[in-house]
Amino acid sequence: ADVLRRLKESIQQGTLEVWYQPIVLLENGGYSAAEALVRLPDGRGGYFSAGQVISLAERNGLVEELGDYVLSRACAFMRTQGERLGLRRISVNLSVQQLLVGNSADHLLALIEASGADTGRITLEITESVLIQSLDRAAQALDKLRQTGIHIALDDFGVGYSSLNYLSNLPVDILKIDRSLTKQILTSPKQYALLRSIVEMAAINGLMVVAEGVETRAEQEAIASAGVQYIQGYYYARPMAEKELKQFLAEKS
Ligand code: G
Ligand code: G
Ligand code: MN
Ligand code: NA
Repeated sequence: ADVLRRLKESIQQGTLEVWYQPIVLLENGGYSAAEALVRLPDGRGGYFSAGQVISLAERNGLVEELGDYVLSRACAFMRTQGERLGLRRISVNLSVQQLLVGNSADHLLALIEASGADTGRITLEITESVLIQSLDRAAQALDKLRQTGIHIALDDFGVGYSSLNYLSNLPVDILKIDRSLTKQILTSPKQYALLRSIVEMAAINGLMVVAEGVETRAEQEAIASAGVQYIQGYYYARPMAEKELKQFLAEKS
């Protein structure tokens, strides 16, 4: 109850934070994008886990409010500072409900437009479960969003339902390899081969690939040798507050 009260208050008061984790383009080592991640202050100098906050919001009908907040913040950041700092795109997570409500695409596009950000600089991350549950409805909204230049990323890829076969029909632009697969490629030849196959199928279908959860140089090298183009992970950078991100990107460029 306490966390829920804090969440509601922080949305109303604008104190809910949005942090960013840089994403590296291996080809030139540049920080071309960043993923927005919500951070709810716990009032004692720390933060509640984002996973906990999201599931709480989902159980209490706050997902759309929370999602709108994060998207608006991230777009405003992109417009006012991200572009100048060399970010090509900002990536924002969408909950299932945000995509499956009526008029979801129009609603999201209106928010982005109100922020003044260019749709060509936004990536929206969805999970596979959305597509599995209701591909038709999701696809309608996703097509509309993609027509404006927004990129759609399939988050947590490589676990669960993933089938390489259906990649050709999906309304997405980017695959984000889940950390649980990244973790195994150094020790499991089978998982490394799976990653290679994903990269190959992605290339055939014109999709970009981002590997998440890269923490060591050895993992970074294996990921690169598998042909993955983008990396997101502690090896390069952790999620950080706006102010820190500005400093981080200014130092790197
Ligand atoms: O750092 P991390 O602990 O931020 O995130 C935990 C989980 O919460 C991840 O699965 C991430 O996708 C999710 N998450 C973080 N921020 C958001 C958000 O703004 N919206 C949604 N829907 N999920 C988020
Ligand atoms: O589910 P999604 O992929 O949206 O969320 C990304 C989650 O992964 C966030 O909680 C983020 O903080 C976390 N994360 C990002 N990079 C790393 C990493 O290198 N190691 C670990 N353990 N977590 C990471
Ligand atoms: Mn994500
Ligand atoms: Na993931």
